[in-house]
Amino acid sequence: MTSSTLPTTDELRARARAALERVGAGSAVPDGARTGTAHVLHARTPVTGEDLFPVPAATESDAAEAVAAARTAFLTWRSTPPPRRGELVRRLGELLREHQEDVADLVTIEAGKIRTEALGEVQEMIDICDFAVGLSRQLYGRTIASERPGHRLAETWHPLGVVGVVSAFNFPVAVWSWNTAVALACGDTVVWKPSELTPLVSLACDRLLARAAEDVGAPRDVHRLLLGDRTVGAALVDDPRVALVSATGSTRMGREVGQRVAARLGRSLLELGGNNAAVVAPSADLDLAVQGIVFAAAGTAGQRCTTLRRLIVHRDIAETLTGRLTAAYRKLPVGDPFDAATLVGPLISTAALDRMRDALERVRAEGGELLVGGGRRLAEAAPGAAYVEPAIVRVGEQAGVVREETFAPLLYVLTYDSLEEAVALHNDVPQGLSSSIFTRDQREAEVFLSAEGSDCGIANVNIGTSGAEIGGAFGGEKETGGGRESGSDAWRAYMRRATNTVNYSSELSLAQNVSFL
Ligand code: UN1
Repeated sequence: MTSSTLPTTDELRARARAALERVGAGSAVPDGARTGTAHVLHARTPVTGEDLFPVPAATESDAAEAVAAARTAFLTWRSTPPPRRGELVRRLGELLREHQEDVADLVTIEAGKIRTEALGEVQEMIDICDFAVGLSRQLYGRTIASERPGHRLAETWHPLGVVGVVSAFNFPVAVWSWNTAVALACGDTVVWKPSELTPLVSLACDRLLARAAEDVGAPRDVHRLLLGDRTVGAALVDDPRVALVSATGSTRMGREVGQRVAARLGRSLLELGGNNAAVVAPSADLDLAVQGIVFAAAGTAGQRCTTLRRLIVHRDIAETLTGRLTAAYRKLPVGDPFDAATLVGPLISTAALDRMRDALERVRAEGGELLVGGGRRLAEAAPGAAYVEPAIVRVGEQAGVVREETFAPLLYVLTYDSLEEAVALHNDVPQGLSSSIFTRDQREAEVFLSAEGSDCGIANVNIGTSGAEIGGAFGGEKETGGGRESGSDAWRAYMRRATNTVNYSSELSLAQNVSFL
């Protein structure tokens, strides 16, 4: 199925402008084309594959200036009581509630997400704001039993400094909000380098945060936005005044960022690619598994870092399950993400489509069998856009392209005979973000969650790999980078820990019974 019509670029431009105006960022895209500025980004929409507006872009010296301003703001912000810092985040959450539709419009226009997922992305932002407001009263340190009489041993958590946030197109604003809401509550200030592909929604969020800062009397420079290309990102990453670089994106990008930050002994928090798998055991509830798999593999047009890319199915149910999945795939409505009936919107670019086609070609050359999908849709209506049918490919072994993350709706199916074999296949890829098992056998589920089970940062039972709640820590192992963002105690990465020993006796006693003098 395909929705045969798409909105026009003019309609999308008007809708983007209206949303920007409602959030108070209308001046970012004045009427009439802006020319003559050397540094511009071209905001574009994957819905039609065409340009929307030129947007002024930052230079390397703008990056240095933004970091300096954020550093100055930090000197005030770090001493602001944490619950007062929480008021800024609460206000941001209120504004996001008020403008949920506007921000979601921009997410759909720039990232191509279907309506319910775009609204869900903004919901995730609202949720993390609520979380961070609570956190602002819970930045707990431990008191530790001292080995010495008359001594108190404790740890205190202090703000870290300027946090550089580098985010990707696919969650253009939720990932920013996980980092920013938590960092602000922790007393840090933020400089944000979003994806070049999503400048408008970034401008909208920067404006909402600026409004929140005005409303609660926080320094304006607690947050600075840097729209720009890789050189601007590199300037941020290399700046020694940036205490933590939190980067989300490809493993290639993360490897570079991690090494550059390590070279200056800075801290980095990396959330990189996944090659997420689900094991489907013979006892699985197949109705539930089919729903979970289709959402995880084809939802967001396969462009989540948590997207399901490998299915490891028990041989006895492989035929039945793939039959049901291919039937479900044939009915997936692909098309206009604003159409309420659509489930699969566009890929971000025709380059992403080329990469999917290339992966399909490679996997077929490696012996894979295409079961469904892979065809391009709406090419005549929108030659610059990239609508594609989600695809399923049966593969004999986990080699070559199956071990790579292709950021598209491409699901590989492998079969297994024993759970041990399934777990071994599951873990035998370089990435380690998200994983799941569909089973009604508790023993199998527990083995999968145990130390000898899934090696990922996220391991689920009877639910797909994507769509995590913000309350948990989010991130993964191996080439996924090891960082944890969002909930649980991920906040600790955004603070520095001081261990305090206080002697309230009148004796000096040395640890480890050392005597001196
Ligand atoms: C990402 O794709 O970078 O768990 C983040 C999920 C979402 C976040 C994905 N909550 O799928």
